[in-house]
Amino acid sequence: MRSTLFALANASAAIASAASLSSVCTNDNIIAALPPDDVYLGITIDRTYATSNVVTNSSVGSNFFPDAVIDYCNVTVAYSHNDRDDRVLLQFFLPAPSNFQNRWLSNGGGGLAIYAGEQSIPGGVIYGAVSGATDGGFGSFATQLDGVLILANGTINWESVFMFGYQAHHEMSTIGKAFSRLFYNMADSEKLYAYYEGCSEGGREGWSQIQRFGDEWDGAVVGAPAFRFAHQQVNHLFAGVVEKTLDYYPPPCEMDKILNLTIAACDPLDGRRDGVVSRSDLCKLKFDLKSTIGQPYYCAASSTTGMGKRQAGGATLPAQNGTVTAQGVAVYQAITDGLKDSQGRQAYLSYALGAALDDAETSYNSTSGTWYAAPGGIGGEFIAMFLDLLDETNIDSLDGVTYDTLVSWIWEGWQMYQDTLQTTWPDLTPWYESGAKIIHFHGESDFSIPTASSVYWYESVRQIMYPGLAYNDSTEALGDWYRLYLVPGAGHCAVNDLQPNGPFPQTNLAVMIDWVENGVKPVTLNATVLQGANEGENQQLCAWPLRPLWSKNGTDQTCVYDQASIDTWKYNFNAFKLPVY
Ligand SMILES: *[C@@H]1O[C@H](CO)[C@@H](O)[C@H](O)[C@H]1NC(C)=O
Ligand SMILES: *[C@@H]1O[C@H](CO)[C@@H](O)[C@H](O)[C@H]1NC(C)=O
Ligand SMILES: *[C@@H]1O[C@H](CO)[C@@H](O)[C@H](O)[C@H]1NC(C)=O
Ligand SMILES: *[C@@H]1O[C@H](CO)[C@@H](O)[C@H](O)[C@H]1NC(C)=O
Ligand SMILES: *[C@@H]1O[C@H](CO)[C@@H](O)[C@H](O)[C@H]1NC(C)=O
Ligand SMILES: *[C@@H]1O[C@H](CO)[C@@H](O)[C@H](O)[C@H]1NC(C)=O
Ligand SMILES: *[C@@H]1O[C@H](CO)[C@@H](O)[C@H](O)[C@H]1NC(C)=O
Ligand SMILES: *[C@@H]1O[C@H](CO)[C@@H](O)[C@H](O)[C@H]1NC(C)=O
Ligand SMILES: *[C@@H]1O[C@H](CO)[C@@H](O)[C@H](O)[C@H]1NC(C)=O
Ligand SMILES: [Ca+2]
Repeated sequence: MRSTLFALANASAAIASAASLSSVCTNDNIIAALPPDDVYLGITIDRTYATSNVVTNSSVGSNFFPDAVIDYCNVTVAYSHNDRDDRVLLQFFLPAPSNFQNRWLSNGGGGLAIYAGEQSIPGGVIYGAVSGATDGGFGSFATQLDGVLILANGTINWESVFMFGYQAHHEMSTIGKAFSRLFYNMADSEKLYAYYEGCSEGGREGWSQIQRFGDEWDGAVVGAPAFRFAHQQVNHLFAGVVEKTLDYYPPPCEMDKILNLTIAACDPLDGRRDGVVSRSDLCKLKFDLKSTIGQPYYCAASSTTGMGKRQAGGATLPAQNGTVTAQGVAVYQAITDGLKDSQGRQAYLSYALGAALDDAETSYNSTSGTWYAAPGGIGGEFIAMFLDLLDETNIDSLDGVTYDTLVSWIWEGWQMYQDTLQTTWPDLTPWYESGAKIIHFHGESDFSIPTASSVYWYESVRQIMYPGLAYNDSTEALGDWYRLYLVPGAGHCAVNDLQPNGPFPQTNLAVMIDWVENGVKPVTLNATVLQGANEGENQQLCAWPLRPLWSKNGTDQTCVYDQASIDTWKYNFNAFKLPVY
């Protein structure tokens, strides 16, 4: 137990651990608990700046933590890098002294944002952690990397790339952990447990620290990471180039129909008819996309809401009434087979069967009454801004863009951001030696970051860390500290309305705390069905390379070893001479 009375270092005020949140949540107390500047070489902490306000009875809940009502002190502090005219803001949510459980949690961002908003941070408070996020020094929590990346055409702001890439998180964890010890007056002998949680770009940010700083956290929960950054971003343009190359622009309704038929056909292959494709690998082995040819589809005319990747907000789409074509299936097949260069050499992997193909969504030209492929989203932005260094968020068109162009863009981005954004350093020795743990999860129907991207990475780490061991021995050794779980039916860092009965691992942080602090290894990962007919049902997710299989008509799940299925996730990226991790 902590002592009931403690004094803040360098502060005259002394607060009891039974002290109310409102009595400790003051700017003076915050500033008094800021660590000395030498906590991190090269920074100066602003000792005149703090904001703080008490938040009570706040109802929170998300895919990443169960519903709860929490109280916390909402804090921002600031620091700068010496002789650089900048300011970095950190946000901390502080639990009441009586609820603090000697824990720190770093939170990651999403998309091109390093700050994912307050919906991610409350999770730490539930578990008695000081929960932190950074603005990366981009000027405000609302400013994303692309708001500061290009100073002028041709002039890149490398500092922002390094901050986003990995530096900001390392600084925040270091400052935040020291602050937490001082604010709650922990004794030197007491252990502060440090954790991370993030998905998508937040998953990449988590890996950026795991790969570099073995002692930063005791456990990291990383979902669907946007690592292998150049491959990942360029891949968003692949579907459009398939459509151009095959000269067929499927109406969105046709692709949706192929998807729906795929889900319906592959749902029962996992042994449970629940609308969830838990085994996209069996789908790949057993389902013939061509069987959908000739099936009728119909979608009523609609006004898009701007949700689609390429539709301008407010555009009106015509009714789409037809039958699935051989050309539509060829486009679908080529997209899911993954990018190959003009010589047929594999350059990247793709979405699993059962995942929506958002990248393939065509735009409608109401003048000509035809569908076409336009660049857009983070893929177009990556080329225009990150490669061409233009103060632009998209390229003009896909004219002249071939599979080989995409491969060359990957190569260029990979080399340019190798040491910042690519985030694929597979030697995790310092992390392993520190005893820290990793829970890595990925929706099996992710439509934004291919599920196979995480499997490929896990296999890279396995081979680099355990080169001398046989497959089973190496997965067993790796599984003592790094475990990967695919989430049946889940989309991108979220539940999936097209497969609503799928589970989601909402309690990852609790599971990680149990692993780190109590030694309870998550043989399977705790998950809950969060919507649909089976809402509330508990499911246990299998750890890769084991795969789920239901028996007795979907009442019993086992985790099976299935070599043919494992092999469907393997790729040899022979379009590149360098190894891809
Ligand atoms: C918070 O909720 C509790 C229980 O409903 C209530 O007693 C308390 O007054 C509320 N506090 C505030 C500040 O609203
Ligand atoms: C937390 O503090 C920041 C900075 O003052 C403020 O913008 C934000 O609205 C606050 N959030 C809550 C929930 O009070
Ligand atoms: C930056 O380059 C783009 C694309 O070439 C051009 O349209 C834009 O005018 C340029 N901006 C400036 C300020 O020169
Ligand atoms: C696909 O299924 C969803 C429901 O899961 C439905 O809303 C949608 O209309 C279907 N699309 C087509 C083209 O049939
Ligand atoms: C779709 O087209 C078919 C064949 O032309 C027609 O029979 C059917 O009524 C159409 N459906 C709708 C909803 O318009
Ligand atoms: C739409 O079609 C018209 C007529 O064919 C053409 O002039 C125009 O360029 C097209 N617009 C786009 C964005 O492709
Ligand atoms: C690996 O382990 C699985 C059971 O988990 C077993 O079925 C398989 O035969 C083993 N492979 C080898 C090469 O020992
Ligand atoms: C596992 O999930 C269930 C809900 O499905 C929840 O009640 C339970 O507390 C979770 N276990 C852990 C260790 O978080
Ligand atoms: C299997 O389960 C489904 C859904 O619960 C049910 O409709 C069906 O009758 C069951 N079949 C058998 C053979 O028990
Ligand atoms: Ca199923």
